[in-house]
Amino acid sequence: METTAASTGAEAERELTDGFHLVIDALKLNGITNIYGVPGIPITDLGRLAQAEGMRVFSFRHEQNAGNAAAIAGFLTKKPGVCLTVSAPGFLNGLTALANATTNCFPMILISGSSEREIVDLQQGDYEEMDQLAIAKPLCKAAFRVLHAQDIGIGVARAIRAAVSGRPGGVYLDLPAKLFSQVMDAEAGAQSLVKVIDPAPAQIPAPAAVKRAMELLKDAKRPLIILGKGAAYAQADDEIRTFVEKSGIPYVAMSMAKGLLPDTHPQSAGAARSLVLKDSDVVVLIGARLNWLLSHGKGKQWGPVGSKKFIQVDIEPREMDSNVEIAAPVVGDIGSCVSAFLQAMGSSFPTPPADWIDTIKAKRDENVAKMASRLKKNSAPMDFHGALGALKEVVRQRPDAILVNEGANTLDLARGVIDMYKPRKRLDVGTWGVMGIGMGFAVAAAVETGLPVLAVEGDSAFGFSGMEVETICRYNLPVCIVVFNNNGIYRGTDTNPSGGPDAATTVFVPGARYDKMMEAFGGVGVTVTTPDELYQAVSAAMDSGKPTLVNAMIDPKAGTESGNIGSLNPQSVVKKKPAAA
Ligand code: ADP
Ligand code: TZD
Ligand code: MG
Repeated sequence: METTAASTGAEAERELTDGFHLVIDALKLNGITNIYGVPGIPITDLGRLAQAEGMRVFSFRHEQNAGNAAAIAGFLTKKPGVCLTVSAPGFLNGLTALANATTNCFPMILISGSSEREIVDLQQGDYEEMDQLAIAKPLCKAAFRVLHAQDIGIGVARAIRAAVSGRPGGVYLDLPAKLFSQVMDAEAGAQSLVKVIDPAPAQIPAPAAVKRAMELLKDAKRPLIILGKGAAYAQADDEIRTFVEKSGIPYVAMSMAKGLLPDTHPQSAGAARSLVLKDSDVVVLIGARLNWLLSHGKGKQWGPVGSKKFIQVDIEPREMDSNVEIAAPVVGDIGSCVSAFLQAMGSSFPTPPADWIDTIKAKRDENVAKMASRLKKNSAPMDFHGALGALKEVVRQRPDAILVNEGANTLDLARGVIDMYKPRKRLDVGTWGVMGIGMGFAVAAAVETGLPVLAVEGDSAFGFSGMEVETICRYNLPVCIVVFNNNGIYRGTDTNPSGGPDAATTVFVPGARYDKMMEAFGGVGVTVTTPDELYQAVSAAMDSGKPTLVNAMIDPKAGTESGNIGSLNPQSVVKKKPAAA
């Protein structure tokens, strides 16, 4: 079937296609319309031709940011986000994002061009030589390589199905340079493409599992629902809301599940989190893992040993019992599982005892009141709470806007302070607590939804992807970045313990003007020192839709080391090096 460029006369008359076009046609056939990447050998023409064929191709300044964009596009749309990179170094830059997507259960496909197999396998030193497939394999859900043009359709189909079916994740697709210029008959090429039918089939839970779960829940005295980002991803918003409201059970939303029901919902126990984790007796996990973010489901945060029974809804059977015994595992997709719960509950399902609800309400009201006065503080320089009070109001007035958030104090405090009102509006550092997702997430959120984006960034966090302000300006995206500028990581007040001239390891140039970075590319830059100014600047940016960076001066003394997770931060107890023996 393959022919070379030196076709015979008869072949020249037939219509031909090539590897480039087959990749593009295969993606388009499967409803993939956006590509995030960085051009170069051997994929420059792939990006160009994709744009010519009507795809939107977003070129970034670094592959990791393009990869993060693809990953969050996958989370937001339930279709795999596609990242396109060059070989070896470009591939490695994208791989961090692919691994992060897999860790977070986001569907994504990293497509990288690669060097010639014959040379790579003999390690003869090709241009950007690397055995990319082997390196990608342990870091993603699946990895495939296509060597022949007629297999492109199947290769893309396998990548799509692997990314979105079951537990979603990252898939690597290796496309060697030679593949792109392979030529084949256009009609045979078209026939070789595969439209993936039902890429993420419903997974119906077993009736016995549903019954077991509902019987356990019915007898609970202090039930709790925990919603995780799997529940946000599943787009079963109505079912989840109905289940929560019909059961009357208080719920806690994990970071990226915030807004599935509004944080202001009367059943929200977010502001009484410690109490409900400790005192609940039956906990329903919906698309949330009992990993470090939930203290592995044990320890003092969860109350006495044996005081808790878990019901877990997850599409991945191996997630069950990963940390503690799951009394009622319910394996299936969240939409199907929660629908089955609703059916099994019937019309006479008991609501939780009033004393449980009242205890939670009292604790929540107390904590909310404590917080309220801190959020109103209008000082210069601002502390985190004063600044976040202003942003909380901006988001309250614009519940459709998407919030991207990273940093340490900037992350932990914003998560607690800023209420979310709708599903999939809060995008952040996820399972790894990784810095650097900010600008990639912001670009894709704006592109995929067309909605305004507010990115609230620690000054350190912002630095990991800050060059993409040019990308934001180039595509004229409605993104407002707020840099919480406290001169450093956690705080800006550390000094070099040796007394030497080097800056301390956690501090940056004081009073940096991040706003000028945005101005450099034609966007709007503003520096603010009070919550009022912050509120005005961000409101204006959100309404104008113009790329804006607000440099928000935060008191460098205000933060705490590692934000809310200081307990995970080992610190030396040896104060001075002992003298040599
Ligand atoms: P969080 O960090 O918010 O607690 P996690 O990322 O730990 O959330 O958990 C998400 C879970 O959701 C994963 O275990 C994943 O298998 C599961 N999941 C993702 N999509 C679905 C779905 N459509 N149906 C059921 N479970 C899902
Ligand atoms: N590198 C990567 C990729 N991810 C990380 N999480 C870190 C390093 C370590 N790290 C954190 O966990 S938070 C953080 C780093 C470097 C930055 C905190 O500083 P910030 O936020 O300025 O972003 P605050 O508001 O000053 O606390
Ligand atoms: Mg900082």
